[in-house]
Amino acid sequence: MRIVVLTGAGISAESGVPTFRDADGLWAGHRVEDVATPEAFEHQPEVVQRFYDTRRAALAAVEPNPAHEALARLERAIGDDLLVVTQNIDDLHERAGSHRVLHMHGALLSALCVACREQVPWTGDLADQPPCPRCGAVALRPDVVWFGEIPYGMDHILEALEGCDLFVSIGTSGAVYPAAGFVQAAASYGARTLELNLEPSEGSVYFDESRLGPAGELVPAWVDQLLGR
Ligand code: BJW
Repeated sequence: MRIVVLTGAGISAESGVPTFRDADGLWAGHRVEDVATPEAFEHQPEVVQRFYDTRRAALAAVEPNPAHEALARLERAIGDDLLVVTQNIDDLHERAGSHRVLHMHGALLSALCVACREQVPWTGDLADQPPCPRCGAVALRPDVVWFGEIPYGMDHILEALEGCDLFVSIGTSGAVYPAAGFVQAAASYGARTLELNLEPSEGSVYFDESRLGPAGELVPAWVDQLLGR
């Protein structure tokens, strides 16, 4: 059985990473809509760089939770038949042991040079304007996908949705496209669809089944069920 799992901020919530749209989901005092746009970066580059520098530094203090670990366990069991498409820019799936992870909204631990387009592994700050290690230009930005930009890996994702038997959405509000439309795409190709979320998402009605609760409980239970344990 080929499975595509879409994850969002809710899967990392129990690791202590704030979500975007929950009541306490303000990131360092910012609404994501105010800092996650090319226009915000153009007009207030220091504010945007500091927003991402703060989140990058915070990664060191968090750990994967049982939901990330369960998806890594599922990958060990079914290998290439699982693709995790994450909207998250943290590295908690990888740290839990997942390898088949596509970061459609980019990654905190990468910087993008807007001069030479090089993607550079990055762990430090960007607000202090370091030069690009490849071309030397002072033109590094967070390697993330802002509103109005095209998410990474769309061809690969659409191909996986077309070929999957089961689509599972975990911890995402369904407020942001194109990810919010994946459930309908997968269903249109004949996949069964399952939502695991704390509360019904905006697209909840499109799923064949919704299970409500914390990802740290629902995901391990679903993986156990799938693997017959
Ligand atoms: C738990 C839990 C627990 C909590 N357990 N669950 C009108 C219609 C359609 C589209 C558009 C439109 N107007 C504009 C658009 C396009 C736009 C868009 O969608 N806008 C909306 C506001 C309407 N989209 C874009 O611009 C995208 N690009 C695009 O469309 O390009 C065109 C194109 C596409 C495809 C092919 C070719 C061309 C780009 C979107 C980029 C989004 N970027 C961000 C920032 C990334 C960097 C960063 O992290 O800072 O991505 S915004 C932010 O939202 C971030 C997230 O990945 C994304 C989704 O958030 P997520 O993960 O769902 O988090 P929350 O907080 O919203 O929800 C958490 C959920 O977890 C909740 O449901 C909780 O209940 C739950 N939860 N605790 C289980 N313990």
